[in-house]
Amino acid sequence: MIRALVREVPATFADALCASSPDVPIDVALARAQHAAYCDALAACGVAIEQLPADDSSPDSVFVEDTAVVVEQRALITRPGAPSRRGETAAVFAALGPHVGLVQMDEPGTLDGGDVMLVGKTLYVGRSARTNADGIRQLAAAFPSQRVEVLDLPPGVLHLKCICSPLGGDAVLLVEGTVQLPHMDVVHVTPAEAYAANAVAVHGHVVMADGFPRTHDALAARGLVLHPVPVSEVRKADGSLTCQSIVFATL
Ligand code: CIR
Repeated sequence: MIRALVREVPATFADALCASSPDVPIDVALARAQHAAYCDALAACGVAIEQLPADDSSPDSVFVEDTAVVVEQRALITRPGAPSRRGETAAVFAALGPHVGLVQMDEPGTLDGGDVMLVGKTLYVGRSARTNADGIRQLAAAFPSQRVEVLDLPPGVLHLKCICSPLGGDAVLLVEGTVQLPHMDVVHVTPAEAYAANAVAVHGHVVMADGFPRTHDALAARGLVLHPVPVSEVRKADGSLTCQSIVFATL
């Protein structure tokens, strides 16, 4: 069974971290409606949803992806790079415990799950402002049967998965002119649609941001079933699609 752990949008979401303040502030009610649409789209992909209650003390807590990396039957509970986000992990630890074995990251390591992309037996990890060398070392130690490949991110990119995301098998979405992913089946995303390079793919279905026609058509041409959803409010907080869930398989 494929499961997705998600978390409700907190009342404090308008205070979420962002590289530059949005022109129009976050509308929390709209963010909640969009998050519900996102969860409905995941459910339409055949995913079983488990929703954690909101944590108003952590404005970024809807972005659960950053708090854990799950590979097969093991989860690494991260130490997020932003100090304000470290309180988010306790509830995720408790929620994943019944499903997978848990490994907890220690200081001085930091790592955000948004910097980790699993393709086949390789964990690609972005060295970023959020993910440091000790975090990468602890990632490799937690998953000894995976190959770990470190990628340097272009300037200004928050997380690796802002520029690429897995589509299943060896296929990936990738913004042209960013990082090199040799030997992969790359679906190129034009820089004008860079935001669309982050999508959640599950068994031939893809939950993607609406409003990106070239990327939509490139994915549709592959026979993928697309679920475009509105994401204006999470985008104001530098979030996108994968960051709103932890998708993992259970036996
Ligand atoms: C942050 O800056 O941490 C949040 N406002 C956005 C996190 C997005 N996470 C992700 O893409 N994995």
